[in-house]
Amino acid sequence: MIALYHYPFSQHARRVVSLLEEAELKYELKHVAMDKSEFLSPEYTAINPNQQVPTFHDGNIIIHESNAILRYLCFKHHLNTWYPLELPQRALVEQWLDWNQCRLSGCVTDIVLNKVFLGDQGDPSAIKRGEENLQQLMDILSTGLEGHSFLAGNQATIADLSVASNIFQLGIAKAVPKNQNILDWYQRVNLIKGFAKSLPEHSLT
Ligand SMILES: N[C@@H](CCC(=O)N[C@@H](CS)C(=O)NCC(=O)O)C(=O)O
Repeated sequence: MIALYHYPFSQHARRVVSLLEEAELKYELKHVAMDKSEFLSPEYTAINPNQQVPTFHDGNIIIHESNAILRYLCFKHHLNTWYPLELPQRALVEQWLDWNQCRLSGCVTDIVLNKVFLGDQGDPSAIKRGEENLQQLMDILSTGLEGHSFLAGNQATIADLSVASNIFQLGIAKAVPKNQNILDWYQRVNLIKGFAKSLPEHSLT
């Protein structure tokens, strides 16, 4: 049985839920109360030494790093539509998965963590840095979407699930991008049932 240590406001955890749902795999969600700092507890640190969500268990296999979990699931369950075998598409999927982690993720964290989740403790200089970087990143994403419906062509892949989880996160901080290509693409991703199912049931109060 698959178990996923999860928090509904974690974009990294939600992208895994999107794929589990799309692949119709059975899984159990183990709630990590990040709002109560449960991710820092000794019990959770023993599960994931990074003190981060998600962590994924499949029998004896334990994985942290959300995109690695997506790749694992695709390989194990032959989800070749989500993770295409053809080299040109595969190259684009890899590019956007890594871009999401290496370029976009830090910017989203700067903005959303500091503006929303940390409240009065948020660091204004991190928000400023994030907001300064965001438009350049959104222009890169928008250019990448030029001429096709999804990031690696006309079929949604794990790259779309991964990047779109960060675009939802920006919405929490009311920092939704304005680029039309991105808005149109994000609407298409929202029509993917697994993505819609992964979204938090309640908004933050
Ligand atoms: N690279 C990791 C990042 C995971 C991550 O940053 N998770 C956030 C929640 S969305 C977290 O646990 N943050 C707590 C922290 O980093 O202290 C992944 O892709 O799984």
